[in-house]
Amino acid sequence: MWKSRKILYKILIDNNLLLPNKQACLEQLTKLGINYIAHHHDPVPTMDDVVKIQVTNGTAYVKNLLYVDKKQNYYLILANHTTHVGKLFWKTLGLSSGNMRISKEEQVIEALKSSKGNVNPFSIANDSNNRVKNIIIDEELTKFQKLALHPIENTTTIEISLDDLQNKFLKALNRQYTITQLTDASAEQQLQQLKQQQNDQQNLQTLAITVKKSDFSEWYQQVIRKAEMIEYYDVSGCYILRPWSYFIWEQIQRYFDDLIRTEDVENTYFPMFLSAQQLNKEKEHVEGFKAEVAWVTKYGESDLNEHLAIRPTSETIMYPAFAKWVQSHRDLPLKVNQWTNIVRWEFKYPTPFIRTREFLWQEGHTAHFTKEEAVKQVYTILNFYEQVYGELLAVPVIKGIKTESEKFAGGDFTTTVETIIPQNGRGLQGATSHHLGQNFSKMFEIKFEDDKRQKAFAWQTSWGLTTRSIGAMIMFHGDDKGLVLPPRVAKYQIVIIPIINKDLDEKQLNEKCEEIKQILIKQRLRVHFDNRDNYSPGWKFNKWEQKGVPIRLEIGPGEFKNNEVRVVQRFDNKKYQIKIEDLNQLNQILDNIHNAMFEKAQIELKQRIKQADNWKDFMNQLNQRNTILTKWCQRDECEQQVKTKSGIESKEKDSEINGQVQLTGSAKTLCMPLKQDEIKEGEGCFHCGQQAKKYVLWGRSY
Ligand code: 87F
Repeated sequence: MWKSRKILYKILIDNNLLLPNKQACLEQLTKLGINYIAHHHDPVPTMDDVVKIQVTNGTAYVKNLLYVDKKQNYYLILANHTTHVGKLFWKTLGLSSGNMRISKEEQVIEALKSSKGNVNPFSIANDSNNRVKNIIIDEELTKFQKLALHPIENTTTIEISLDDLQNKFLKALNRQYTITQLTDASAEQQLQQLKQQQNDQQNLQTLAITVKKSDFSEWYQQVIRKAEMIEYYDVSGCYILRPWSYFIWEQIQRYFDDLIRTEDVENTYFPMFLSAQQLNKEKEHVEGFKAEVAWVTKYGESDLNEHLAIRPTSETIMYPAFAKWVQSHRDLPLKVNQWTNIVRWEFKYPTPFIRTREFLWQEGHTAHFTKEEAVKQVYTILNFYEQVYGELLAVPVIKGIKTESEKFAGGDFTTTVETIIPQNGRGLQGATSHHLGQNFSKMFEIKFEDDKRQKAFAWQTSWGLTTRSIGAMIMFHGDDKGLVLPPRVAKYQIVIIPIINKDLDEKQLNEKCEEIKQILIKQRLRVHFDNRDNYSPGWKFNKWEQKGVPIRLEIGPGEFKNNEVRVVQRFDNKKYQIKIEDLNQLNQILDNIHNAMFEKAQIELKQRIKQADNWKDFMNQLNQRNTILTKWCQRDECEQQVKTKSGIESKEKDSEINGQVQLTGSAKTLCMPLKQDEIKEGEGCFHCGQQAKKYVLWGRSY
């Protein structure tokens, strides 16, 4: 085999089949009778860049992954860009996923002689040593008419058919390929179902979370399922919110609705579909987000004449109506809010609550007479967001302003509440409140006659808070035993568990528990009496601990006799007795728990913010999973340099999880905190040394 390869290689050389560059590649395709459409562009190093290239409808963007095993055998995978490349398919090819790694750039260059380390199927022609053992083609790709691929260099994209790639190109090279399903979906689901069944059977043994919080991402996955917050779903990036988590969202809704009512904001509902024409009305702001918009293209078996986008946000849905409603300055301020779902078809790895393709949010939109009013509105809402996080979820946030490059492109400035996840030091944007200036009102003609009968454009704001907030809360407060719920959002704040004993009449005990429950309900507490007789008290303790209920009341023979209850606090495991007549203390106790949780979280957040005056300290802190507050010149160029450099120097090697390429390790700006010390003349930027203007917080982020 090896020999015949060598001979083949000689034939390749003799026939000029090695493909050193794109020109050679395209010539070769023509020679082989392969038709293609070519698009020339700047280099597109990442999939995010690739999908911005406009290709013909029915053409798949292909992600090319070169894997290498321990014996330096290579495997080229061609996958549809939306495919989650799983692990199980390796087994069906008789290979072990455990041995497979994504190849490094040097390896790509070495194996495929691809000039820029760019992976593509054409460079197989350069694999003269036959290092690539198999070419694995995603079954999904067979559903497309054409594939978008780079001919050796990533400054050109060509569209060719899979058939031509297989039967002309790979055939000419005498190369094997395998078409297979790459996602684990069905196999994984079956496995999961099986596991769940086993779980149900061995309920007690498998109840506990099997890892510590320090194994953070596995811990998170287990907590959200075992606490019955999330159920997995068939569509990637979409999850079921179970009542235990949806209740939290309802609490957030109630609380925030009460707050915005004080600002005379009215709730409304706008449709979820919009036409392409509508979406493109405000080009500038949509441009960067286009790739994430999901479309409805069919009804039944027929194609829709006009494709409909599913709302990724509602500016272009609402503002044409605003233009109709605003005629005179007396129609202002106009303030609306809606609670809806949103769809953004993201390709970064999804995490329940934190990054999902469909999520729930509120979006508020206001129009004002003066700029000052609008600015004031922006900050009032920002304070409300801080309150939602602090008062309800016991999560501390940092209020700040986004830098020019991180702000919402459609607006004048973006304010934000940011938090930092203590376990990994990643920044997490909690909510945003934008000052839109007159950008949208000019575009959508939201204008009115002012008090001097002059035409003027409205000043606008928009602001949003999503179900991501629930994810932040789980991450902050959960512990090795599971979820820990802040009392104000817990569906049950208190659970009553009877401890049956042979010395005690069961009926009497249950009546006592019921009586206590009624006392607590009168105090407007949310309380549950767990009177199931098919589970032991120990099992119930574990279950409710895992679900994070703030307080458990135990009533056994001792408590019954002494007319008291045993209180066990979930947050700090404190245990003490309370007389039944003192049960009215519980409201205060729950408040104290909230405050203690918030204080602890504040300390943890602060520990994740370090200062740095130079690059070395900056990178050092970053690699210790911290965010870094630095003096900064506020120049875009400097910001981009920090991002790039920190990515390259990044030490964190968690770049591959579940076979998916993860976020790079680069740091970006989270915000310029509102609260900041003054910077004096002559004080320099930590990175470039030029006059510093602001303190800015940098970090890796979600
Ligand atoms: C995704 C696709 C299309 C974010 C998008 O922050 C458009 C967009 O406009 C888009 N992702 N955005 C920015 C949203 C701005 C703004 N909208 C109202 C908010 C809060 C609520």
